[in-house]
Amino acid sequence: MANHLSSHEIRGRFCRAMSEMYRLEVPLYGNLMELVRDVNDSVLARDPDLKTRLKALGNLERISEERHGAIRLGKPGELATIRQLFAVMGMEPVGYYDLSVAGIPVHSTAFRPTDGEALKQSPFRVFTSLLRIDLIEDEALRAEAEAILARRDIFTPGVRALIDKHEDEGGLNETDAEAFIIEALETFRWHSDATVSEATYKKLHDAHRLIADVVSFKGPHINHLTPRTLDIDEVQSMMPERGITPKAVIEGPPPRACPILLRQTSFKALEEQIAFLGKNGERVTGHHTARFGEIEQRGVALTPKGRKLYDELLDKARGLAQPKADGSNAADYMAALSEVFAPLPDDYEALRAEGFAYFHYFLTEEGKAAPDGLSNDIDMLVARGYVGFDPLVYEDFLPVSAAGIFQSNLGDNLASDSLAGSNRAVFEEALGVAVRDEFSLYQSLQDASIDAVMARVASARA
Ligand code: OOG
Ligand code: NI
Repeated sequence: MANHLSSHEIRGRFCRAMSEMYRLEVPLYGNLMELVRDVNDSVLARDPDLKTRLKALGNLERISEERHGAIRLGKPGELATIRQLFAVMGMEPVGYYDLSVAGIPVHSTAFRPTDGEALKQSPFRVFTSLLRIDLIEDEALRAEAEAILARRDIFTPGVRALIDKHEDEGGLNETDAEAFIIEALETFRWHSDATVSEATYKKLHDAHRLIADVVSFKGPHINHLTPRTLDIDEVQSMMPERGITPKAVIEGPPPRACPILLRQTSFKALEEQIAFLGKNGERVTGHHTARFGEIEQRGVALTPKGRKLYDELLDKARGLAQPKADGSNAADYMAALSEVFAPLPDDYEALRAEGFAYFHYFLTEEGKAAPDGLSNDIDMLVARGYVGFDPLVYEDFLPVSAAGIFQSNLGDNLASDSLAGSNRAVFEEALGVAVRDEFSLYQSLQDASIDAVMARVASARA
């Protein structure tokens, strides 16, 4: 047999290799990882219930390994190939995010593992954006950007060959997988040599800072890696004493006893030295800011009903106090957020009973011991204590939060006027497939857990 490595194994190894590369590139990321580890250890020590729950879900080991990254691509063909590259690691495009509504000329998806076992093994995700080149208004500049991008290939010949081999043979063996990781990493590496002159960079930068970041370099350098913390408020408050300056407010829902969705905060992008292309091929020193650090805290995934309420409440809070980049109204904004979110119950049983969130169901010890009188109504089984439930972790991203993260690392004074409307069909055409629907993925995880409970109930009755 071919002795193929599992996609989980390749993904886990790639994630560790990427983390190591980024730590060497951006040492502050290493400090942030240490801080997150320290806080996570102390949260688990003071909250044994949380520890037990994470363990029961098989999620304890994944916490310190867990992270997401982000890249920004320039042309449709790059998106098509990156999809094949991520497929080697069992990562599929989930969700469509239109950032143009926040004045950012990209649209995005998240490549991530989708089934329960894969998520347990290694939940690595990459938020992947594609430049909306159609949103460059100046025709000459748009043509120039297209010509610059047309000249680059962000993939090594080696990785292309291994992607093909994976497609032909249905997997990669140890040697090929190791080679794949080394070759694939090249696409994500930082290159301080710009491929453009200072004058061109300036024009691109004036059109939008993000356009300069995407177009001026050899590849889509990973722009941040985000470890998962169990207490984001604590990490945020400890960042300054570790020499890290956080953005003004934490994106997403307010702090809660039962966390929902995703809360995120980042540290500002670093100013880095780069070299522009001079007139006679010489190098001209310049600067570029793009790479930063971020942390996230993940909570329970919400159903469409829960998500609708979340979106409404967030809108309402932002209507009361729009968070300012300089942080001057951070306290007002956080207060508005906490107040406005009161209608969303902060209690897992209520979130479950009202159909706001997704859960993993399991037979309790009482349920296993009491085969008689079990009904096949899940709510009844829960009410009798025969079946328990644990929150399913939200594995995706939030467009308003993502816009806040983009804005803080692109420079806070960016205009946020809405650009032309969303263009999902164009994105999916470039990708080569339709993105998967996040809600149906959570629904299937929940359904599978209910089916497993019902199968046990049925066999106990028989
Ligand atoms: C991506 C920003 C969005 C998140 O976690 O929401 C993001 C980027 O800056 O390229 O990473
Ligand atoms: Ni991020």
